[in-house]
Amino acid sequence: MKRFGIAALLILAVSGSQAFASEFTEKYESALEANDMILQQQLLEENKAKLPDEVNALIKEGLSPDTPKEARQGKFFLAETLARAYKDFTGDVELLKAVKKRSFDAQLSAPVRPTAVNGVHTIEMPTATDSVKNVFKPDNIVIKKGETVKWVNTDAVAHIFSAMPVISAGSFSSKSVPAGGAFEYKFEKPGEYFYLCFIHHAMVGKVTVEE
Ligand SMILES: [Cu+2]
Repeated sequence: MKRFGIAALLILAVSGSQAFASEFTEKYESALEANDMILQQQLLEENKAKLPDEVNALIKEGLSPDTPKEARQGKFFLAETLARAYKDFTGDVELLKAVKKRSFDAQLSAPVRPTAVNGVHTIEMPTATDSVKNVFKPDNIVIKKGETVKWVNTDAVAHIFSAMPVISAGSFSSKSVPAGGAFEYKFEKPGEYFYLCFIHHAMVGKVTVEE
């Protein structure tokens, strides 16, 4: 079952990548499809030094509007596999973190820069409709250091969300925000904060804090 899932992702990665795929990526994908672990390892070792460039190219493709939506997940899957291997070879985790951050970005709307009202930005968790439910609105905002974000739950159900550790610049945790409730957090430290709802895992958001 798991193997089928990986195979499906790979087909997606390959189908969307003809235009860009490097020789290494093509060989590596074939080895993955053939489930040839020895060849996979050999290719990774031989191309150790190239892995950051390969990963960055896959991230670029994953985020590109020219990449069909169905193919994006495959790009990030492959990027993560290579970045994990790079971490095992070198001990450097930054590449893997970059994959996770940009793969998160791929789930979000384009960033917006709202004006704070008395230092506070409001993000709504709106009432579910037939087409849209369990979302943060807006889901991707850029704010200034020292500003506060207030999440207001106008939905009929509770949401619980937290910043994702390791890839976020700091941590916050809303606990349970019931229908009609709110949670606020003042961002003192610049950087990217990626967060998601524990109940609805596709309910994701990001706050970028600038100096
Ligand atoms: Cu939720």
